[in-house]
Amino acid sequence: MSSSAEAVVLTERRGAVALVTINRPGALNALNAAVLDGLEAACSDSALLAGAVALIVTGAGPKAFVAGADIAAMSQLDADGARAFAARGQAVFDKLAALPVPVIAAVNGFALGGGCELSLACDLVLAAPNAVFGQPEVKLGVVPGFGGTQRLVRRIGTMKAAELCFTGRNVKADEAVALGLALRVVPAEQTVLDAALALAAQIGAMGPVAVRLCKQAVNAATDADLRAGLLLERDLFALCFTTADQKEGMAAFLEKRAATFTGA
Ligand code: CO8
Repeated sequence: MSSSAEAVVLTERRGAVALVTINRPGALNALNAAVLDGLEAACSDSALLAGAVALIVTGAGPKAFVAGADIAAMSQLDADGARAFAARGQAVFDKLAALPVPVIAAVNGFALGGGCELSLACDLVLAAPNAVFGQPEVKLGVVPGFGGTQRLVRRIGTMKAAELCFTGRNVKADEAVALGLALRVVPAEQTVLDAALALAAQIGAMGPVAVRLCKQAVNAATDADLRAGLLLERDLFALCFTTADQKEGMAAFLEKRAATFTGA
């Protein structure tokens, strides 16, 4: 554990997995400036990330992943302050989304507003049975500000995103999966963190270079047009053939044995 018990963002390694825990359970892990600072620091923490196969983000306590941006802090902002706070949150979430390894959200309760937006910045989202997603900003008289309108549209489509943003309604775990906000609901007998660690281990057994290039290509698909995306995919496919992992992966298949990847 690299952070003190009082830190609002805790970081630790669990084997080959980097774990980041938003730690303000008394405020349902609401995002204030200190949390954004801690999250950004985690994204450039070389000791945390060295050789990691994935990064997991979760929330402390039994109730919340992140219940949004801190409403008490936001209530004090003027328009310039609001623009700066939105820009700060967007920059930190961009940094998280751009990490070279897969980022998994282990959603252990409320993921509302900025919390839903945090999950949208993650590659994969697992939901505990008590997970609740939503963009309730309209109930507060504001729009989402940490990328919600843009990433939500890209993840679940324009009309579904519009309905969630227009109504601010809460979405429970099963519906979140149906909408595409989460990959699956974790069974009650397993914690969502354990499920995320198992998913990370599954990814970690694959060729590390190929996994990173897959992330790059998949993420490019949401920004690039199809032609540019296919050109990128072609280049990355060719790049794989300069790696030891490709030679090992294909040799192992042909020799009917398990591959031993080195990430080179
Ligand atoms: N900000 C600050 N404090 C919060 C937040 C929050 N988002 N959510 C919960 N808390 C605090 C509560 O005030 C309470 O504190 P205290 O015990 O000191 O009174 C504590 O957490 C526990 O919360 P509740 O007592 O309300 O717990 P309940 O189980 O009754 O309710 C809910 C849980 C339904 C999650 C409820 O807390 C709630 O509705 N929270 C607010 C959810 C919300 O509206 N989130 C969106 C915020 S807006 C946003 O995220 C915009 C992001 C982009 C910003 C762009 C910048 C300009």
